[in-house]
Amino acid sequence: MKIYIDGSYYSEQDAKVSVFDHGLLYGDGIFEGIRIYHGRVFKLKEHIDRLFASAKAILLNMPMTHAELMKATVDTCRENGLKDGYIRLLVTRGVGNLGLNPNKCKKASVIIIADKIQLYPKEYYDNGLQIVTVPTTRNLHSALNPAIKSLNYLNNILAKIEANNAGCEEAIMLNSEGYVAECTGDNVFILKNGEMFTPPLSAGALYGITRNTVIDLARAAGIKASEPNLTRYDLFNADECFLTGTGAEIVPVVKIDGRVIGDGKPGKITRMLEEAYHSLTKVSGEPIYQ
Ligand code: PXG
Repeated sequence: MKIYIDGSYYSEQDAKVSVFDHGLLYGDGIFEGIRIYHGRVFKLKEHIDRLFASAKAILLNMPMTHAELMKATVDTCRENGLKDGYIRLLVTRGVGNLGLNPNKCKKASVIIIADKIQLYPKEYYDNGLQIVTVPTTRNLHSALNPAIKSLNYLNNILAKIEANNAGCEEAIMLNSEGYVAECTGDNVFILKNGEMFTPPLSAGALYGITRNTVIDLARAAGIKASEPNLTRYDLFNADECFLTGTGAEIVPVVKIDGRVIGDGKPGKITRMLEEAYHSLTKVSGEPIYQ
């Protein structure tokens, strides 16, 4: 595997960063997780746009333009002969000193890892996930806005540990007001009486690219989709529930905190959206192999 670091490719063994990089010292940086399907990078522009939005929010000076970063992403896939996989693109604040002042970091570093995708077990999609609400609440947007896809994921990791302790793969995270925010690495959706709902960004959800795609797909299918604040009660009494994310795509949820969702099987609209999403990943995206 060849890994891109600041314009050069390195083998896995030689792909290293400085111990003075503030990405390592402080989690000071941002990232994206992107899929490549059938030789096309899916929603590349959307991911690069979100990365730049994260950079803006943390006052990180991007060392490359949108176009250069898109090209570097595509080139890294091509360099690895990767046609189906997962791309991790990260930008760290760069090398500074031991103090936390980012002004001491001269130049941000860009790292692109294009790897095979570790797909979730088929069973999750066939039978649906069982998930739980966890005690760790989502970061306050007035403290560290969850819309920033930063390298500091401890909030999500603590929630993930709590989910794992409960024997679950994913967790519902609430915000400090008790409204549903999202899961540790996925957005959450419900269906009720034929309408679709997902928490608003203000509740602490990431502006998920799969989330956005699914909202578009639902609306194109004539399903009303809105973003109200949701409580656990709303989730428990939903007809259907599913999670969305770049890695997971669309995963049905059949049990939350011991409450059976709907009839306990993946829902009909969830299945329809899964199919619509799959037809999109077969044809959409930026072509990388001519
Ligand atoms: N919420 C959070 C907190 C995320 O990190 C999503 C939602 C889904 O967004 P997209 O744009 O992918 O539809 C994410 C992104 C993992 C992992 O290994 C998952 C993400 C990021 C990093 C690692 O599960 N998902």
